[in-house]
Amino acid sequence: MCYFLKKTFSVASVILLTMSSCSPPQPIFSLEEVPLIPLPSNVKTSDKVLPMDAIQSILVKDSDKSILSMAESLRAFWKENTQRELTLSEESPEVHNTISLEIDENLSSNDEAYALEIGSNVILIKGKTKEGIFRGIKTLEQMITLSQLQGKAKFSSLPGGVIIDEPTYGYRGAMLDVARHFFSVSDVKRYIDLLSIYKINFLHFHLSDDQGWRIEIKSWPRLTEIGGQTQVGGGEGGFYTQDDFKEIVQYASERFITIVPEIDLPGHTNAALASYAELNCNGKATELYTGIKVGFSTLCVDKDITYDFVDDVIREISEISPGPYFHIGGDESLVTPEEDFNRFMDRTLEIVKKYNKTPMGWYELITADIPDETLLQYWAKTDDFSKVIPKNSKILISASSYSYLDMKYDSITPLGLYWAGYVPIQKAYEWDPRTLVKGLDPEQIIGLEAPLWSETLEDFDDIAYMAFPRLIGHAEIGWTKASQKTWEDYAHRLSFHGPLLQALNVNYYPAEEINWK
Ligand code: NGO
Repeated sequence: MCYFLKKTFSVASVILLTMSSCSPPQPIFSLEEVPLIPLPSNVKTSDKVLPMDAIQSILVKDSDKSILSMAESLRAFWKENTQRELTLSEESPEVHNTISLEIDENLSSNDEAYALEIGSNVILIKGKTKEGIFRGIKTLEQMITLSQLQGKAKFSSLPGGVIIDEPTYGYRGAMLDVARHFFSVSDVKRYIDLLSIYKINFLHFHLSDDQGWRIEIKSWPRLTEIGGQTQVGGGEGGFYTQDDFKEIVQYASERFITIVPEIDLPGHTNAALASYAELNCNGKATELYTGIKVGFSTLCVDKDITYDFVDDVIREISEISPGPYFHIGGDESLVTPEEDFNRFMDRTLEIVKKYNKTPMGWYELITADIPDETLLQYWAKTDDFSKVIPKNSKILISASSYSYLDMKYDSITPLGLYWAGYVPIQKAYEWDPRTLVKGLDPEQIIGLEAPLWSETLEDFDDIAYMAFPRLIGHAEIGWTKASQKTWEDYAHRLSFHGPLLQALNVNYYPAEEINWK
């Protein structure tokens, strides 16, 4: 054992010889060279080296249930990646040979801030909050995975030093369209796992559209009995029971990801109009729809039953959605006259307020009388940007020509759409949410979200091909300061994430411009 020999080398030259063969193994990267994504704000390398086998336990100082469960997951990760079993302790007089997880409220004013220090026999992870600790653990795990994949059998140590880190934006989101094609609970969990590696903290669920209604509403059962039974191209569709949805919400919250439910209103509602005749102005149910054209459907804004429906849907979903936002859609209601649209939205916004949620909607909502706290999601192509009148709302940037993960990479991409242009990975990375939209006050922008619309996507491999690697760049835009980012440096770090995605069986797009390791 090296520890034993260290103590004895001054008295026995024979042992000194043996010792030199067991000096700490060199890490694969220095701390500053670990190709982490998102790039942390501050990294300082030290001359220390941590042999992996020096770590024997995880120490949780604040015995909080959720920190303990993070410690359990880290323990499982350690076992899987190093084949070593760590013990879990809640008290220890000395901090060595351990990974210590603790809250440090003085770290920063940012709730997600963390500090990760690697010494010669200890790893200290401090978080401003539990969320900060979680982000720090994800950095450590990414460092281990990247080192292991590059070092293979040679990997047996981590580089010493300190990382001090916090995000630029509080909202770093992804959106999944489960309406055009339905994806199972386990697919969604897999997506959530991948989001959490890259520190994304919101998952917006597009739960209803013309082609499908995907969440059980107990007071309107035909929505899923009829509206959930098909999808684009005529497949069998599907839906989440409320228990499924709760399971997803819980799974996401354990990874500090907030679920944002969206029910798209008053357009994009054919699945509901096919399920209940009374929601149509002419009292006749529509046919189920499996095409991909948009903008032909609308709820009947002058019927009282429409608002009973909206109230029940928002109430039932709000009851099982602990997050702050309820997304009411509002995009492309092309057959709802503007006056009707505004009247409908004014009533719907009141309902959202009644159930204590902050309203969120696509930017077309601005024609209605929106409360200041409304979160508007900007999605248009850049040349439409001037149409947005900002008011006092908070804005989330999802510019289609940069953030839409369903846009093709280039002309030969087999999946996806291209109405907003091709979005190669450099374009998806090289933009700044604060300056992209002319005329917006940067203070209004609370973050960014990358939507993945699923008209052309049928299974998890399709999702993965369009989302990765662009979503990784998107995660870095949300986390890392614009002044610290360059495409060249990012492209270099990204090259190490191909093997990481491959090890997780993620069917990512192997872009030619990256020199994949
Ligand atoms: C648009 C449209 C969606 C499509 C998507 C495809 C928004 C907000 N509404 O984005 O219905 O699925 O484009 O890229």
